[in-house]
Amino acid sequence: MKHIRPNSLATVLFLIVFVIGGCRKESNNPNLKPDFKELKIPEGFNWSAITSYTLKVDVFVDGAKTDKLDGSPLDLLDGSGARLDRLTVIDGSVEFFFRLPSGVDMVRVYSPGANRSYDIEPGAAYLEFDVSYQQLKSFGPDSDGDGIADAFDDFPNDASKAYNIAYPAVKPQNSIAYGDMNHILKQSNSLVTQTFESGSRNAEQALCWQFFSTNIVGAETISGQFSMRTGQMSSLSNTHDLISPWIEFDGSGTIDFKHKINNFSGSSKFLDVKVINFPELTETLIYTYTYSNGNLSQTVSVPVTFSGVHQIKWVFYGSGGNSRGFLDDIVISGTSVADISSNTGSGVCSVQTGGGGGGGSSSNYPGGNNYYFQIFEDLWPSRGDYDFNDMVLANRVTFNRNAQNFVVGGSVETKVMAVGASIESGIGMEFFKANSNHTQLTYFTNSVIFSGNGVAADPDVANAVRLFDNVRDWQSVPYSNTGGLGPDGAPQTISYDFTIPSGTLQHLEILVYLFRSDNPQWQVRTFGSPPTSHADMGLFGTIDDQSPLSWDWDVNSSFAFPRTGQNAFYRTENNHPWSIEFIATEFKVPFEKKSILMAYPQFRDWAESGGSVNTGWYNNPDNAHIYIPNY
Ligand SMILES: [Ca+2]
Ligand SMILES: [Ca+2]
Ligand SMILES: [Ca+2]
Repeated sequence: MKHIRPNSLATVLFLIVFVIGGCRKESNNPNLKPDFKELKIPEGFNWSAITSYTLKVDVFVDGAKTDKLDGSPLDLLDGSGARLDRLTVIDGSVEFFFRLPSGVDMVRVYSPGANRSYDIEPGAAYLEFDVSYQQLKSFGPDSDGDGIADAFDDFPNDASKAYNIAYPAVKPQNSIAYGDMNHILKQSNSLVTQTFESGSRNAEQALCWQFFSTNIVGAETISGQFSMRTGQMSSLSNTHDLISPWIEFDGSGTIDFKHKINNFSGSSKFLDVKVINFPELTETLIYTYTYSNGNLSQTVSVPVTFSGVHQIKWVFYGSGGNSRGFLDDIVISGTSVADISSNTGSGVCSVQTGGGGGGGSSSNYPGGNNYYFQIFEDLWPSRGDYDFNDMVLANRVTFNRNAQNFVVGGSVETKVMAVGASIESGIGMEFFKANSNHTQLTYFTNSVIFSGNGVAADPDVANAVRLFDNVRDWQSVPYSNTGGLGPDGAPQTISYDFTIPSGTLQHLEILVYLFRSDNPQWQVRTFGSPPTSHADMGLFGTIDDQSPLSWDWDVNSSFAFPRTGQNAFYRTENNHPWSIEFIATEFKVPFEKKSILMAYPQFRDWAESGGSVNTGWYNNPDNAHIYIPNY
């Protein structure tokens, strides 16, 4: 905070003249009550505290672009492990669009198929995702035949859906914080695979696999170009071992592998597979095989009946002769929790801090589960009191993609946090098709189907839904939660489902509108949002509004988004808004008639900087000016 110190009479006199003169241009004088109407807003500011990003990812193997991950997903995760998006790799690429609140300085691109991830800054536009070697053979069964293996399919028995994504992203129950820069992430349904196709024991040791009298060879292989091969199994006391990284199991799935001996010589040859327990390091036998033939490959699938952190150990041994054991195509239903950074070089790694039966918690990601907030002033086209509590909505969108990355449906959950309004209003949401970086939105054929208790398609706006026509009628207690205008009440939630015909859009944008219950054509939206086709265009440009006066709603017509400056609707001549948006875990509502400038002291500099400073203003209220409801 900056201070002006009146250290001379001249300064004091100046201040008095300054105040009496009514000149409120000085923006840094804390003695003056901040007035929203005086805010100086840069022309291009869109009043969003949410930052949009795009990230193109190409999949590489050993420096060359590859389609090896095609048909499997890539995840984009935030610092808490929450999934920002999941897209099928098609022709070796994916292109993410994502939005983040303030304070996220790292995102993670994760391939559950390769069990590999990269951490990058959100502003990076491009990533070469190198899976390092051809470790992927098969992703396992695809029960619904949609092209996405069950292991990665959030709807393994529904071919019309593949993935489930939340906006804002939902923090998983068990997540590894960014402090563990091990590039392997805890994730349900993940697999630990080993095909030895790196051809390099050193490379696999670097990934926490341990080799004892075993190596990787390119001769007599079981599959692919390389398999693991033991030394000669000629002494019962000299075993030949492979030990997996530490893996967390959830009691389901299988441990799959193939094994053989190249010839049968000497008197006896055996393979034992054991589970090493953590932290006791005791061993439990889960599979054993007595060889009687040479060069006959065995395909094994051992059910996982245990949970927690374990290593899997393959032990070959025998008596006499020169037989060698071979192992290949290992697929384990579990998640590596080996701490690669602790690797001694021989493949001995410790268990991740925070891993091990329950996972770690995110310590450096802001907040837990976020909502997309919209806060409204409802007196449009007149300026209001800027307490932004006339309607406070906390939204979460969950949407489903199909295997080709098209959005096919989902649900929206809207929590009405506060209603500090005497005007009775309803809420609608309009759906748009967006281009890949959401800089252009397009009207499309009225085809979205909405369902939910009490909700209905807006009869006057294509691809739009009305949640309720009058919030007061919808509320079971007419709560305000603003310290005025009625009692407090626990915020009620309304939700609905939507279905979008497959192939319509890969990028969805939903824009909210507030409408007057007694005149649904009288609508208010977040800064810049264009009018719906049902809006009363005669209201634009009246009183304090300085919006454009016309608009084109034709199917297939597109418009630049977000809209700013002269092109923005729902703006005053000073580029001031009637509604703004941000992502936060919670929002403490400004006291009735108390300007948001008082309730959130960082807001003013955020707004006047065009959103470049105080980007987390909504997390820093002045508790003297926010209302804590009693519910
Ligand atoms: Ca599938
Ligand atoms: Ca599916
Ligand atoms: Ca107000």
